[in-house]
Amino acid sequence: MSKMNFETIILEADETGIATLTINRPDKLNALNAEVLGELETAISEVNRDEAVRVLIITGAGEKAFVAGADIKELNTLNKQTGEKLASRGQHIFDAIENSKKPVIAIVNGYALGGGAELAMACHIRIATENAVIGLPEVSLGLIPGYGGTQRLPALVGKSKAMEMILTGKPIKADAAQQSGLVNAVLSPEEALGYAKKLAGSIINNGPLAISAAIEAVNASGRANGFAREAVLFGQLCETDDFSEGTSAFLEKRKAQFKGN
Ligand code: CO8
Repeated sequence: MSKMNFETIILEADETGIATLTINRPDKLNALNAEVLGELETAISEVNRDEAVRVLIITGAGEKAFVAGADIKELNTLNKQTGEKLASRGQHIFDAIENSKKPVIAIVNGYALGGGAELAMACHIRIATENAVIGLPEVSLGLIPGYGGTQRLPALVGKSKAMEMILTGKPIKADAAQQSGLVNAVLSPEEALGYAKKLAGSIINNGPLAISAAIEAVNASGRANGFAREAVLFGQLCETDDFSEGTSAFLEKRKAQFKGN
């Protein structure tokens, strides 16, 4: 994959193994309509399929927004059945991001509201630009977050802060998001991509099998079987060539050459 053709997103990969997915509806502040969701789903599966891609960065087109939420025009016509179905569909796609074998870094470059905040929370690491505004304003629309926000926000910021954000619907700015642990770092819009790529580079230096297993193990934390799953994955990795190479290289004081076997 160097560049794939989509209508509402741009997916491109460089020679270092970093793919960048840009949600591209800037005139609607990158709101998630059915087409964006469908293309997002295809893109995530392509990223996982393509062995040359090691890290995915997700961001929004334009200077104003990451994603300003689910497309309220589409929400407006939902009923009990179609609402539940759409929430389940979005959850399924965001789960695919959270459970991706490749690390996913969000650059939250402006408004990340409702479904936009939920998309950012499904990513593994979040970098905010100084103008980021993050929140779950669904209650202000008579809704609740439906793309996993009620589950992921408490895990990231604690139940108390999550309750405050979800019940008031009031968004927080970048610095407050960093203080509460919702984002990893805050940078200027000019610096954010470079910082994310540097972070991606540090990840790419490591064994790809270990990175995938680490994502799976961390995702299992807080779940009933988290510790057991961690032990199983640890054992599985001990049988890989990468494990032998990584430990041997350390002992031989050289740089490891991981092959993903
Ligand atoms: N959906 C559709 N269109 C949007 C959205 C959105 N979420 N956000 C912005 N837009 C559109 C505007 O309608 C406007 O379009 P147009 O130019 O055609 O009128 C354009 O983007 C620019 O927006 P504004 O003119 O409003 O820009 P401002 O700078 O004045 O305001 C805001 C920026 C504050 C971000 C404002 O646009 C806003 O409040 N947007 C809505 C934010 C919101 O409430 N998001 C949550 C939506 S609900 C949700 O995400 C639920 C997720 C779970 C779904 C579960 C499945 C059922």
